[in-house]
Amino acid sequence: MANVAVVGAQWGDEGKGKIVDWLSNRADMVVRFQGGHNAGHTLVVDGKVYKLALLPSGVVQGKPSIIGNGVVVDPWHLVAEIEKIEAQGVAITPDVLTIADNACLILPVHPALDVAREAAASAPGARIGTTGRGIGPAYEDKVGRRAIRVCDLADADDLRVKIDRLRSHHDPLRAGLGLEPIDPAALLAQLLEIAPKILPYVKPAWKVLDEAQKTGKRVLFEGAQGAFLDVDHGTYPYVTSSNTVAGQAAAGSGVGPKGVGYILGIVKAYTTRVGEGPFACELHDAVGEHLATVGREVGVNTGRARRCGWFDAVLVRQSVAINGIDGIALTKLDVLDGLTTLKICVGYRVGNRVLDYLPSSLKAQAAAEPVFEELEGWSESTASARSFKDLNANAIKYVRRIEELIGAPVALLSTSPERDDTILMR
Ligand code: 2SA
Ligand code: MG
Repeated sequence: MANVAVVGAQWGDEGKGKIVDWLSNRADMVVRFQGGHNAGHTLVVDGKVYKLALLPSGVVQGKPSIIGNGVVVDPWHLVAEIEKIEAQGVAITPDVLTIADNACLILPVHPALDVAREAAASAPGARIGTTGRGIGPAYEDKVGRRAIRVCDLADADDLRVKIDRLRSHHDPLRAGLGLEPIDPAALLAQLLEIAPKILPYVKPAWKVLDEAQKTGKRVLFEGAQGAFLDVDHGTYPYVTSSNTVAGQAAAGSGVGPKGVGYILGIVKAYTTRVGEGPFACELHDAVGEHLATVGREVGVNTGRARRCGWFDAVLVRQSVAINGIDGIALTKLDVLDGLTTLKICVGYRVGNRVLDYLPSSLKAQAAAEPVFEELEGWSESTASARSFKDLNANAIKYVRRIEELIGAPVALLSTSPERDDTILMR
């Protein structure tokens, strides 16, 4: 195996954590390249459950892991997460974890703004349904060139100047939302207090990666969220504020595009999404209920219920194209066990046209009616199958039809949350 990037091919929560964990066994280094602690990756190792939000999944196995420059880092959350995982018996030393010195910080002002805006969004369609972690406002400050970065934690004078710059932007916004102005002395004190807990991990991450590439190390790039939450390619504005597609693995960690390697899309055998926004295949019936309950479709960190629906092949085919997916890992097939009939969306009816792609306009996305193809379900259990031929004929047909429709092969099939219940297809 050369390098591999793992990306969510739908709206996130495809089961990336487990696949990343499975692959990190075979990798020498694991890198996060976008998002922040809005991610929620669950790893089950020997029956023990680890819930990560910001730390790369490699840390659980003691693999060198990098929080790349494309990530927005909440240092207080990070320290708490390190302490939580260490309490489960995993050591997270500076030999294991590197934090990119040029990553931008999430400050307390960011979740405050995120939550206040969502609460104030009263116009129809104005609420995004964010995780409330401050992700959007932190990326706004990054692109606005006023963010405080990880490297700034080492310099109190620099911090003072940057906090002042932040105040001139944030205080008017805060006033508009009924929030008190920033207290610069308190913010500085908070940053100086957390700095010594972060700085030991801080390095030029691109250099660590460059060295790894030159010495033939195998690098695993761990994506968060999914392609249709991408700020460019997703269901804008109901998206997260980072690029979630595979191209970001390069820019968000500091390797060239050729360094990314094989691109593995993680695809759930049905569709879910959290938060607001268009979702053509959403179900509000007993089948939707089945998917939510059997699939335990609740957010790892925020505990939010996920919306559920049929598999959308139009969406995933588009995802294969915009990510450059070489193969997919199909997850949670067993959740479909016991359903008599299965549906797959193969087109969108918008007005009197049938489209084979997701249109960009929100209006068209909201108007899109799914065109379904029906397949026979199965009553047998596919849970914990350890080889493809253990699956029943209808389950095999379902998997093969998905491959045909999306134009990419199933490389891995995951049949339970356990690491060992993963079938390597080719
Ligand atoms: P944000 O907070 O600005 O990134 O929210 C913007 C949109 O992105 C969606 N989003 C997610 N959707 C699913 N899973 C996410 N991560 C966690 C998980 C969430 C959790 O993997 O379980 O614990 O609930 C995630 N992160 C962001 C969000 O719903 C908005 O639609
Ligand atoms: Mg998740």
